[in-house]
Amino acid sequence: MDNIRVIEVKRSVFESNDQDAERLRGELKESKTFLLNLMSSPGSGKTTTLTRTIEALKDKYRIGVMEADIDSDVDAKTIAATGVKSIQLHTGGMCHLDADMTRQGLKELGLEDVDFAILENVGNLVCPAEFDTGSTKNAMILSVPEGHDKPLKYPLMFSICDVVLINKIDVMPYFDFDLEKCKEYIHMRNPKAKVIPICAKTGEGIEEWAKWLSENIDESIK
Ligand SMILES: Nc1nc2c(ncn2[C@@H]2O[C@H](COP(=O)(O)OP(=O)(O)OP(=O)(O)O)[C@@H](O)[C@H]2O)c(=O)[nH]1
Ligand SMILES: [Mg+2]
Repeated sequence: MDNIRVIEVKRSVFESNDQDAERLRGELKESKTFLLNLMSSPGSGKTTTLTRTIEALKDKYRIGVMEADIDSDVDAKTIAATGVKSIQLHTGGMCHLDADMTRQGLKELGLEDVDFAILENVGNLVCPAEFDTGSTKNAMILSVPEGHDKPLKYPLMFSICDVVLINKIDVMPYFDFDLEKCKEYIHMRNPKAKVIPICAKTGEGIEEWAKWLSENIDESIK
């Protein structure tokens, strides 16, 4: 598949990203589009999880995916193979997207054609947490090999996410990963965060994640 659109998104001209993000949330509400901002470290399983998520929900919603990276279009190609609309955003070397960069991507996706838009943010546990993209909900993935202490080291990321997916639970026997400790640390940062253990490789836990998404999408686009 060689027909992936690559959009070079430019840094916001707005002085206040927070205000612009609120504006974008209003625009999304108006067009009845739910935007999920999915964040994580590089390689924790965002694209694999999205492939499973799309399989579970593509008959229910019109899905569009924005893959943000510094370079390449490999993730957008992987997502396009699932049959949903997929575009690649290049950030010009930046390690996050702001609200206006997200808006530029959504324009290419076509808000009127999408009920459920997904932004796979740049792999990084620091910068993306500092910039509100205007998303309806934020989710992050922490994978087992990264260790259960990450909520202690990257507090902001865990504090802004509505859901934390704990991925790669199939490799738990090989790592000293304490799931209960991890949940405790996440809830220290964010008592309201929903924690869902998953294995994107086998599909375990995806049903619960898809259920949470459906409930939240239906609530926001009704
Ligand atoms: N064992 C195991 N491997 C997984 C699982 N989920 C993803 N992987 C593997 O982890 C690697 C990275 O997965 P990706 O889905 O590309 O991760 P990503 O977060 O999208 O990576 P970037 O976009 O580069 O930040 C791949 O080799 C996947 O096959 C899982 O549940 N278990
Ligand atoms: Mg990816």
